[in-house]
Amino acid sequence: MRTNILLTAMQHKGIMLIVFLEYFISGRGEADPTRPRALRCSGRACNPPVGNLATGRTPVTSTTCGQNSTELYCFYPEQRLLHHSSPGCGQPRCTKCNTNQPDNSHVPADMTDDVFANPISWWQSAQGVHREEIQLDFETEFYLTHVIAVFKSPRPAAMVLERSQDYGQTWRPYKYFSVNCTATFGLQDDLIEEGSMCTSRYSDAVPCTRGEVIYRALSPANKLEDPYSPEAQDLLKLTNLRLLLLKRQECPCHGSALVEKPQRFAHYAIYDLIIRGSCFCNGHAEECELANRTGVMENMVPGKCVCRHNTAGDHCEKCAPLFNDQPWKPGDGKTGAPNECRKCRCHNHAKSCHFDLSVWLASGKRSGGVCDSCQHNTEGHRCQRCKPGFYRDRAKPMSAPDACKPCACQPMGSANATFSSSWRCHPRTGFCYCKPGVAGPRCDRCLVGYWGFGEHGCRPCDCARDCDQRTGTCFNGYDSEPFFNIPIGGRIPDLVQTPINDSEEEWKWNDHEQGFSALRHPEKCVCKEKVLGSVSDFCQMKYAYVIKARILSAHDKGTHAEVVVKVKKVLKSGKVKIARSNRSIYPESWTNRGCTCPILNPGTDYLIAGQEDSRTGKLLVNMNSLVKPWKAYLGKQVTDILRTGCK
Ligand SMILES: [Ca+2]
Repeated sequence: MRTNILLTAMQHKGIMLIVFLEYFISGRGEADPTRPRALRCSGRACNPPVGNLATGRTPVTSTTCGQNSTELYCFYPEQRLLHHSSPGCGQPRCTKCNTNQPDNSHVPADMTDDVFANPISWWQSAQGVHREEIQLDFETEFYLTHVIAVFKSPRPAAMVLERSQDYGQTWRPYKYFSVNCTATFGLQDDLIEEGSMCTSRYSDAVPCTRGEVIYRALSPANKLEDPYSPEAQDLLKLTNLRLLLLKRQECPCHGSALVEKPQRFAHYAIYDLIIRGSCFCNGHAEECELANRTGVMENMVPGKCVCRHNTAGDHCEKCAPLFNDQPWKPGDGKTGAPNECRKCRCHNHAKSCHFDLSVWLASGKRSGGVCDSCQHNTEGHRCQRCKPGFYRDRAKPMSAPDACKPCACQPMGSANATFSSSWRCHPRTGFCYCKPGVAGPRCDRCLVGYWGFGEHGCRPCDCARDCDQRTGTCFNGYDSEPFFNIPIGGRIPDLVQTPINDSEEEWKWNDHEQGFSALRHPEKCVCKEKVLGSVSDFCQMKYAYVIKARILSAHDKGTHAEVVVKVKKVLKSGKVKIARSNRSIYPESWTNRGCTCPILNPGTDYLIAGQEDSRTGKLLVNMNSLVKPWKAYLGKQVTDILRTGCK
């Protein structure tokens, strides 16, 4: 019988209201019943279901009936009171309460138990109190849709519903309730002024039992287009809720049948406190789970969002660690836009990234992610290059964990003046940066024509060609010295043929070491060149050949360089026959920058005086060669020297 009455009452107001409001908060976009639940977040803003936030959470009250000892109290049975037309309230009933006796206890948890399973359980205050507080603390932030309190006692003549968004430190009112708003709170009654903070709708003493108090967070007066907007959050988000019951009132029939002491009726009692709402997920989740709670209760609304759209946090209030390429945004409840978080490109070398406003603005608001703690010896906003001291293994994709190999540089032969940090090598080739006169990918030996490997690099040989690398003694003949056709510095990277990987467009050398070849960019090479000094200096070099030649082209051959020239004049030749035709000459010396020395610019005529390798028939060019842009007077000068001077 009582269940039926309750259901009738609930259906009358509460349930209709619940259906209406939950439809509203769920967003119009979810009205599509054919859309499977699991797909609701796919490509659109979504939200978790609404439930009773009070379920499984116990309110705290100032007092409870029979807390310290048994109390006697009286009340009017409710059946008669439902019929407003029937006169009188009937005979009061009196009984006792004691929190230690299960049958007579009316503790705060009785307000939030199952409305349908326990329709007549209630909390009751101590006798005689006027001011009473009922507070419900949540372990995290929730979104409120509405509050329903079903009183057993007459409703208070004055009451305030408040919420806190900072775990109880500060409170703000949702609504004031009073039989006389202006007299009690100095506020206009919303029956007169729509949208006012105060209402007289729920403060009548009648009905003397099962009177409801209802608060709707989203009333027509404060309609919100986007439930995740800052305005909506300010209104709907809460961590604590409390009801301040400020003024008790008697059932008006009380005086007519006074047979008991009035104070036995002087208490507050509430059957049900229903707090509808959902966990708060910024439009990025459709499910929630329990956060930091052990006592799992059925039907309890959990507070931790199961985030989608690459978001994270209890409320999906931030992007997941590796998804901070754009600023975080809530889902848009109005347009349905999911506003997903975008993944940072970290080439598999970082577990997280952060959003950087300056990077974002510099990219024209396209990408602002900066990878955190690049692993695998990488660095850069996207972990897109090797750290100093490492070089890129071209055989591996940049995303490989071993894409960056440590530089293997000979410490004595390597230059560190330009790099303050550790020993470094060319980030693309692994070639080390050598001290003057030093060569080899690892800077572990002297250039051809240099000797005395040590702290200051190598010194030039004081002879026409090469000398003993340890003693500096000049080599006289060529028999003991095979042609050294492995270029000093090893293979020069052919950058034109190097495929440019999209993920590496940010390769930058902070030291301007552009990995160029002097064959293509001679202007970037610095070579110490021979000058045409005195006649005896020239003669002492015992050049095997002297020619005028135009440089036609230059080629990286991988293991060596070859320069094709057109011989225009032969001023002197040795054992190797030189005709006035096209032929190759072979630069022997390569700097650590990949430059050939001396510099030979294609298209230019040069006077070239150098040594030959009579066994292989190669004309050699090295640091001891005389290479000068051709001038007529220079040709004449050298011809004269050759004719008369060198005897
Ligand atoms: Ca109850």
